[in-house]
Amino acid sequence: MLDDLIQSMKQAIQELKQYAGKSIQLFHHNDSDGLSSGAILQKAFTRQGFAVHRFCLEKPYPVVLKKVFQQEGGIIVFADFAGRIAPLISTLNQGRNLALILDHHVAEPATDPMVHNLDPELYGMKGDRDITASTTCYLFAITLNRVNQDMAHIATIGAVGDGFFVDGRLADQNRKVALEAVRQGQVEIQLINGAEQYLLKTAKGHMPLAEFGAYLDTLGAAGYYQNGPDMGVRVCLEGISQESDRVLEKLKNIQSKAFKEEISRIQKGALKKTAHIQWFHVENRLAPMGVKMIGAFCDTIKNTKYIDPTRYIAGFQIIPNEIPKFGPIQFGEVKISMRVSDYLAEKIRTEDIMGLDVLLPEATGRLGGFSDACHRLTAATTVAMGKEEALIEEMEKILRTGFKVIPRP
Ligand SMILES: [Mn+2]
Repeated sequence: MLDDLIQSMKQAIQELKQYAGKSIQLFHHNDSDGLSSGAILQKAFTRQGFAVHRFCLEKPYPVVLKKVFQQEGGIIVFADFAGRIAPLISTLNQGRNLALILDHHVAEPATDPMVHNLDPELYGMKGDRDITASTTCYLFAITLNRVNQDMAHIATIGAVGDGFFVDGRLADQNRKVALEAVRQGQVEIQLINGAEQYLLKTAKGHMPLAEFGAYLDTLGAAGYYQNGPDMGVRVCLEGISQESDRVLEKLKNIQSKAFKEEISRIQKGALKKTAHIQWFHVENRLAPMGVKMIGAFCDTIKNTKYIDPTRYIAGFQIIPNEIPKFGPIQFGEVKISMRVSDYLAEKIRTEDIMGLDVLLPEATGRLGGFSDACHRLTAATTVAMGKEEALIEEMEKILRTGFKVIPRP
């Protein structure tokens, strides 16, 4: 449990301190949990005397990992992803670098002793309820040096941002870190209708952390290719500024304009329909926003009159051949995001139809694509460009065997 995790963190820290290099490459996710994780680790490692090179990824794409692990003697840290692909990272690393994984998603143990998978899921903890990446990074940071306790409120941002509430409040380690932030006078908890509201105390008054989380999510996702993640990390460490407010406004405008244009395309017949699926392709029209936007757009339309509530929704977006600050990288891939209407969501919950967590990864696997985060009601994978129709057809094949015909609502 927690003690074992802390023990493993101590072991990893000891190796880190003895390692020859004093330069760290830090890779972190671009949502509020990932940005707050990146902020905590950047400050903790810098305080410890390391030079930190921080990169924000929308996903730990294998093609990116292959490039990262061409080096030798490096210190490579992953936050808020990679827990599940520790075996792949081990294979790529072959003992040549020291790698630390600070994630909270479903995890697999590493097979290379130089890869430390410090994902709480491997220690009997619930990474989808009790502990976020931000809290995992916070635990690591205070194990590294008690001085990092002053970042409890940053960990709380990620905890609230990921939305893990049990009976209206954060649970277990996430709540413990929130209470630590309260003790330090950084956060206040208010009870509203039996639910805990977590408020950050700022120079301009109290700000709900849920709002702070949404702020970071927009910077990281809509602003992904425009230094939004850097701004997000800075906002975590230094607070919101007039400049960050300005950037946020600009990004919101870019997003709403792009979404309006896509809706009007759909109204004009851009939606293609097969037996059980309706799908569309935004190509690179959501640029310069990140590829998380295709999922956000599907969320925006999933219960509107523009779509058919009885068919699965699928949207494709081209993945740009670039990782900010990391350089050009040849993906040649598209991302597919899938969602369902509330009507179909109920059918999935009652197991009348197949959940996206089965349907999409199965079809993606058959086409040699990459599956990462797939849940029952939301899912996303990537496939080679040009395989879009084949992927839809593959899903139809899967559905033909196990799909019940649903009457219209
Ligand atoms: Mn997370």
